[in-house]
Amino acid sequence: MKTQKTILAASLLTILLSQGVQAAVVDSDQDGIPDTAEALIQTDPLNADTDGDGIKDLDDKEPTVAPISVVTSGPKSPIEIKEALVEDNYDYAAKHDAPDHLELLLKNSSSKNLTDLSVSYSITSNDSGKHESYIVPLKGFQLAAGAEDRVHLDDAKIAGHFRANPNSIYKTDSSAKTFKVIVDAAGYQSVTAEINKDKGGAEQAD
Ligand SMILES: [Ca+2]
Ligand SMILES: [Ca+2]
Ligand SMILES: [Ca+2]
Repeated sequence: MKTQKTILAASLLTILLSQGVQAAVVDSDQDGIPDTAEALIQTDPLNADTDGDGIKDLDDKEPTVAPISVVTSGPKSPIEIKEALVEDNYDYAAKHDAPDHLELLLKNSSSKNLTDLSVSYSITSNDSGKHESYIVPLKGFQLAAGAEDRVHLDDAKIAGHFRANPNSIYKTDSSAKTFKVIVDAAGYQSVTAEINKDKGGAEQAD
């Protein structure tokens, strides 16, 4: 009887260990960093290049700090940032509050459709000074001539929504923060906005 119990315990241990080992080596985005470790170093487990600077997380000395800059040459951008939110978001389609995320309402005042767009943004903690910055090309997004449209940086997989790092200080640090946002259309000067977020964690929808 004692032998049977011992065998059973040994089998159970083997199963648990094998599951544990498997869990430890899951690397969803195949950037060489296991999902569990990505959470610890505050990178995105579903994005091999979290900050969008072209250097994979494993090789990136600062995987959440991309070099972002404001373009000051060329013609003035036809884009206007009509609204920039990092909290108190609202889902107009579903008619209820949405989890906190960076959301921009953009207007294209030109007579041509704009497609080659990108959003760069930085997040700075007002308490610790901790800083992150990201470059997000708006692949597949078109801002039609004369139109207004919303861009969301969150995890939703629908039109107008783009990936944001779920392990960012935006989500993990409850200090007040300053967001600087740069919207670029190829060939034009940047347009920028600055947003302050009150102290408190990133809220889920009510
Ligand atoms: Ca990974
Ligand atoms: Ca990653
Ligand atoms: Ca990178």
